[in-house]
Amino acid sequence: MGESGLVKVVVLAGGVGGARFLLGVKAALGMPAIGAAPDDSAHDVTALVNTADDVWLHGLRICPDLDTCMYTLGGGIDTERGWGHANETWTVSEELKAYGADPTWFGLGDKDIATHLIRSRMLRAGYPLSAVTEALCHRWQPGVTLLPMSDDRVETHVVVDDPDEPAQQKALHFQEWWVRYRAGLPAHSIVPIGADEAKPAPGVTEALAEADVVLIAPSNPVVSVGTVLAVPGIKPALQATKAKVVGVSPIIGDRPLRGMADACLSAIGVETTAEAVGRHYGARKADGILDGWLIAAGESADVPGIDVMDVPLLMSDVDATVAMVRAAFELAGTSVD
Ligand code: FO1
Repeated sequence: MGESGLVKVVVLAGGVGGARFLLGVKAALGMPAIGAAPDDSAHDVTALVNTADDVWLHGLRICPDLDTCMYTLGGGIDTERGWGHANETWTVSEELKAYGADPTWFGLGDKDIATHLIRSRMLRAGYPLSAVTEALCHRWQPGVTLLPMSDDRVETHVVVDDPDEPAQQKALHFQEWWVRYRAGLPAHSIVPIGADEAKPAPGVTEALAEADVVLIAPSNPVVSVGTVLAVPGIKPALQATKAKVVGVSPIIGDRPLRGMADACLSAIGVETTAEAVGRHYGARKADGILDGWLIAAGESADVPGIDVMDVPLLMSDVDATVAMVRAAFELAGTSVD
């Protein structure tokens, strides 16, 4: 607990699941789920967001997980899709298609393009991604500090059998594998290109050191949480923090809640179960990252060295997510008045 009862919460998050979880974290702390936290807010939330989904397309830098968190927490997300703007139009995309401008498989909405134009212009002017994100958040007021995991380029590539030359293997950018092929091409390996040379973005390791509690959102353990942990310096900071680290399983039963986490887990030889993912993250006292692990109500998981609690995990609405977050705080021994 910080001075004057301030609770500093740090959340490792990816895209859609991470953003929905952050709505519940804010509400559990008495903040409005959407929009800016009140100035006198007693608590403080920092999200360390995956940037390995990011991609250059049509000359624009697109940061899906940062944008999904920013739009969701700022009230602009299309809740049906879970990404991009609400009330979106697709005129530019249709014109690009008319020119036969590849790729045509990635949906770029007209309003969303404004975000990418500003980001691309600032990046080309030399601003780091963290400064770009801060600038974009002035408009959206997500009510949390959104930090990219790194200002350096890290891109997840997926090695598959070449759909055109099955005898060959080829590396696809994550977005092509995920969006064009719906993760339907078995992944031989999933590689966060550039991770080894990347540094944590400014404020990332400091936030972990100052945290009262750290939460691992129910995001994809491989291409969202795994990539954040792949940035040198972040896992050691997680292991060193005084805060308890509690993760939330992205799997209910033996099915991932969203996305195609099972396609990613099988690529790294991890079973699609809460127990297997908990063991994959590992206990902090045994070179892993977790002190606590929330699994779905009624399930059990034998994860040595980690306190396991089962609670309802479906983020069907903000109240359901608030209950999950409260359980995570309880598991972390953090009292939030
Ligand atoms: N996901 C899709 O399944 N299809 C799309 O056409 C698509 C476009 C898109 C545009 C901007 C953006 O920020 C996200 C977008 N996503 C799309 C989601 C994106 O693939 C995310 O990386 C994944 O949902 C995983 O987080």
